[in-house]
Amino acid sequence: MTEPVSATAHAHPNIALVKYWGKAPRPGNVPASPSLSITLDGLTTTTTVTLTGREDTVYLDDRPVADAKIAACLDNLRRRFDIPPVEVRTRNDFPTAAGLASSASGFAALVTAVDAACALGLSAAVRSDLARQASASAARSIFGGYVVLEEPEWQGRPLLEGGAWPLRVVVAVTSDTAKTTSSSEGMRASAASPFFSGWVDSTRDDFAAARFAVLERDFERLADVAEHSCLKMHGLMMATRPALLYWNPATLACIQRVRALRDQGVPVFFTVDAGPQVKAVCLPEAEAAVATALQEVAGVQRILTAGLGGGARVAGR
Ligand code: 2P0
Repeated sequence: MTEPVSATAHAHPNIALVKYWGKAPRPGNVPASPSLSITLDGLTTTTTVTLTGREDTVYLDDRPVADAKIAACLDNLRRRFDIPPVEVRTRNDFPTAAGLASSASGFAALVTAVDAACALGLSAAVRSDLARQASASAARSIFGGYVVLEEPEWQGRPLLEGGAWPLRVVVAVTSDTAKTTSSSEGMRASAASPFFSGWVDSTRDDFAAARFAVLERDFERLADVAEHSCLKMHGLMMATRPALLYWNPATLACIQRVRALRDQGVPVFFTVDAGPQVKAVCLPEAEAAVATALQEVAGVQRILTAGLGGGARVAGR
């Protein structure tokens, strides 16, 4: 008897330095504004897709799950390609759904594993397009290093290799609890906020400034625009009904600690996504001091560190 065909893919989360929050009013899960991210190493989603011939089954960390977004992603792939029933087994070596972008690495790994298992031969750009339709931030995790997601294609594109400017990321984990409002729901609600049009309009300038800062390796300029984009997004979130307040007291304490470090000359800036973790982005020589400082903040449960990693890739067939 022959073994069923299967393929395993690895992908890493990415962290947006210019944030995506809000969708354009058209099909295809198209963002309302461009974003710029860094893909991490160290934190990894591993997804194995096996062609079973039976109905689709999905396991997250070996537990069977019914995940509507994964089902929708498979349906969407089947509208374009001939894909038999599959078993999907996925695991993250970091907290799921707590603001560490597990959906980004998850859908990047899923699309890449389906592509490999079914021998579809898709380009990275097409995989990024398909991943975006499932979860827009996943379009960026198809690529490594510094990545942009912008009009008109809305496929991720590499801007600069991570090795060309190897920033480090210190993640202060302040809670392992999964968030109660999904990003998709939150974004839909934010579209009705009086802040939304200002957010969308001003993000284009932030994006241009951040792209320039990355290409120039200008840390101060990147720090300034990344913190501004983060706080502006959280301002929009707070000005949404019902309010989206993702922070806990330790989140704010970490932000203040990072600001104090930078005032002392330490090259570090913060960013926070749709969850309570604080990601401190720094030059390599500051990593140890930043990790020590954040570890001491009350409410910080543990510290994860990462560098810049590669894009989604197949591990084996
Ligand atoms: C980002 N986030 O740019 C922003 C910052 C969270 C805060 O992209 O609805 O899971 O699946 O396209 O990609 C999280 O949103 O949302 C996200 P959908 P996604 O990283």
